Amino acid sequence: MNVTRRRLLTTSGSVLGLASVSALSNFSSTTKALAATQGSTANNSALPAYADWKDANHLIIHSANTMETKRHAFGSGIITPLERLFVRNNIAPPSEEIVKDPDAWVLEVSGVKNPQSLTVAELKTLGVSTVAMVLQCNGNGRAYFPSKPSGTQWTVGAAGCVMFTGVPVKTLLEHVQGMDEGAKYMTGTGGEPIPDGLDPNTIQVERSVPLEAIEDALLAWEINGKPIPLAHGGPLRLVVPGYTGVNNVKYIKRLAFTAEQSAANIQQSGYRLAPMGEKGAPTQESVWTMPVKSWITYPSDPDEQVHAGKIQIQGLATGGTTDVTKIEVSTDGGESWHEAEFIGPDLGPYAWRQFVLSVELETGTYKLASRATNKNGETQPADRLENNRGYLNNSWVDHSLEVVLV
Ligand SMILES: Nc1nc2c(c(=O)[nH]1)N[C@H]1C(S)=C(S)[C@@H](COP(=O)(O)O)O[C@H]1N2
Ligand SMILES: [Mo]
Repeated sequence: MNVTRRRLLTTSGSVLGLASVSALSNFSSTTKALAATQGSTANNSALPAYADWKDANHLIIHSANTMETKRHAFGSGIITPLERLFVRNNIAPPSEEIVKDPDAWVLEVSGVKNPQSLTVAELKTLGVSTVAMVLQCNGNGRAYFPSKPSGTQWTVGAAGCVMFTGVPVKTLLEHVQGMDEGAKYMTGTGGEPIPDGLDPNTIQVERSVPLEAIEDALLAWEINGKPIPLAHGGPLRLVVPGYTGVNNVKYIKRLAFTAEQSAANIQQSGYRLAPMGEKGAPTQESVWTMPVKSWITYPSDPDEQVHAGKIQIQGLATGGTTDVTKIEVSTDGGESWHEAEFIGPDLGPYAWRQFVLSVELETGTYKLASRATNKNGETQPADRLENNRGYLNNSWVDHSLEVVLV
């Protein structure tokens, strides 16, 4: 990183001087990822073919199947533009062919009174609804865990707020005359082809969520007003507002109402809140709902010179499964807090809200932090919940950043 060229210095990690070693190692992994994308400013050659329409300048490209939005690239809007929205595929996506004729895609519905297969064209005749929601990877914020859990080193950008349109799962359930007796979970199966001879449970993206998740779930064919592109799970995607990324099954080919959770590894041992040093197991809590969380987005661009004086500190806050009701901002690493203002439209309990704190700041170094509270009275904690794979990081300390005003 060219420090002399960068006027606004930003660092990630602890701002309190606690765990300063981890803050330094977080910083180096973040800057490495940034450096890796710098060569892609003139073209999008660093992007995989299925996502070559993305805006590489505003993404940290971790791999062909993992890209996140840069912190400053959230801008001041509420809806994340598709070109900047993060991408996460656990395995290679299916062929682009499947989105050529989206209406022809077939969904099998089972574990219901009247099991059947429906095309997307048929689903479109049953009902339509829209939800604004935060889509966020379970591992967003993993890069800030001092324990360096394995997996993509996401910072803040494995999240976006998007509009999904599709048929409510409840409406589909009426059409199929209800679920079978004894059903306890809604299980969605991803449409990635499984190589011959391989036990599907080893790689199949198949996730089960508790029945209460049905309430606001959709089978979606549109995102931000466009047919869902392959990268985001088109032609058809299950969306479960309030639930972490993995529960929103892309290229969904089967929706089942089941007495048991999926036998796939991704359900049984993946995405579990395992104690440190322990492998994931069915006895541990499954990663389902998202916690209250916020982060500062402006100022955060390392290449932008921000002058002392009057500035508008901005950020994003989500209540997780319910409305975010309060947001506080600190410029001194959490020693003092100021209530900030929510701005822009309130798009419902599953969307995030933009916030701003208008301040006068002199030349110098500031430790910016934000702390959200939701309708249930839950406040973003200082400490992350330690777990072996680095899921659900909502620590305000970890998401704070240092900025230098000139
Ligand atoms: N079929 C399928 N669905 C999937 C995945 C996948 O690999 N295959 N990845 C999940 C994970 S871990 C996340 S975080 C989100 C990412 O959604 P996005 O790529 O649209 O941002 O999709 C989820 N749904
Ligand atoms: Mo994820």
